[in-house]
Amino acid sequence: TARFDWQDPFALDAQLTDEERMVRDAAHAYARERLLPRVTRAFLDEQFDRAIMREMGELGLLGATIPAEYGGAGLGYVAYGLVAREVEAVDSGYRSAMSVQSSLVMFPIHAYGSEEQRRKYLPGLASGELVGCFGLTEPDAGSDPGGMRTRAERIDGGYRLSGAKMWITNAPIADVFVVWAKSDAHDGKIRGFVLERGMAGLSTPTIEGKLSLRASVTGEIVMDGVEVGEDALLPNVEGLKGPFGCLNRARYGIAWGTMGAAEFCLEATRRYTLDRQQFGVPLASKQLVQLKLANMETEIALGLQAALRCGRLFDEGALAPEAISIIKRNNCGKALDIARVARDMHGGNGISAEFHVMRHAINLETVNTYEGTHDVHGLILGRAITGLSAF
Ligand code: TGC
Ligand code: FAD
Repeated sequence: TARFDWQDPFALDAQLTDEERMVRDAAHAYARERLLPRVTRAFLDEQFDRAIMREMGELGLLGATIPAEYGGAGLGYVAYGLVAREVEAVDSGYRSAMSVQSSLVMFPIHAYGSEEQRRKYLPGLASGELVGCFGLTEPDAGSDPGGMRTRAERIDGGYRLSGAKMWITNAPIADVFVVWAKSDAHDGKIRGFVLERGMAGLSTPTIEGKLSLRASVTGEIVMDGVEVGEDALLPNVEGLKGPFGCLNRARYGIAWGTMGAAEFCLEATRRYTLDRQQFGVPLASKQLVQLKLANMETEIALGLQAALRCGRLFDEGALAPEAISIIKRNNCGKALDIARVARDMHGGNGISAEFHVMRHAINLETVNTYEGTHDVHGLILGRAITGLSAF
């Protein structure tokens, strides 16, 4: 009979290619050796170290799916997911920085941009010399981005953008801004624009005092009549399918990433309850403890296998957005539950930053909300099942 490996119960490793295993191992080594040692300080001090972008760039972790001719690594979506899993095992904020750069900035410039835009921005974004951000959400338009107020009005030779984006990952340190606005020149349709740091009227106030994702920097993008040329418009997409095309990729990566955070919590809790003696025996010898570990193990095994299946479908061009909603919603929700239980099982030590599990739990509160909340993905599925929109 086959031997059971609690760390890989469905032999996920054996379902990967050699190249995917290599990428996974490189991301694992980087995350554990370079990110883990600095994360506690970064989280407590609410600091994101920009050098991380260059380090990830050097390793080919930014724009992993973008072709090599634009500086990307030319990998498939399973490799991209494996990177997200390794990085988020350390911190959801670090995975956010990677996701935004890869799926929300490099992807739209590659997929919807002109050849000049690709050549101008992609190599610098791939190396991490440039940091990008993605502005869709507004103070009054979160789950309903179609309700956005940001406008692009036609001016001589280009556009003038006015409006404000809210809750934008990396905005305060970004050089390049992919923003979505309703364009008067295109019948009020939503269009994408690439803005640059230093443009008159563009500012990026930092949102301070977050209790979640503190190792990631978040801000606003305020556009007070920012004037851009025709060359700032992403020419090849219009309507909400533009930003949603980007979100599909980021949501898929999050499904892998959250399982990485959950795996970290399971491993930490297993170690902790084996080492910790109460009532004269290890906590791990108790039925209640074992049942919780078994529940964690089960959800992680199922969640990872679903993410892998979606990755293979993505690479075949056969992954429907609703299937991404299943794994984004499920894996975020399950990882959040797992991290909360892990926190509990660490007792008093569980609230200490040193043990990492509470940081994961409070980070996952954000991950469960951004990129479409848990309930919004439920409604996307409800609509797909019934044909009735309940938004
Ligand atoms: P709806 O009528 O459903 O669709 C409008 C148009 O968009 C198309 N579409 C999609 N295309 C590609 N992929 C998808 N997933 C798509 N979903 C919709 C659709 O076919 C249609 O196209 P067309 O040509 O017919 O116009 O639009 P709706 O207004 O009813 O939308 C409803 C809803 C709830 C599904 C949607 O608005 C939604 O998903 N809301 C959640 C918003 C969200 O996810 N925001 C994320 C902001 S970015 C972020 O959080 C980054 S965090 C980054 C980090 O740090 O990691
Ligand atoms: P709301 O839409 O106001 O939702 C509030 C509550 O109402 C939720 O529980 C929701 O599920 C529920 N709800 C909403 N609609 C319905 C409905 N029809 N029926 C039933 N319940 C409903 N956005 C970007 O564009 N770029 C970024 O880089 C980015 N980074 C982020 C980083 C962080 C740290 C955070 C917290 C958010 C980020 N976001 C970003 C924004 C994020 O995508 C939004 O917060 C999210 O889409 C939810 O929107 P909202 O906050 O306006 O909540």
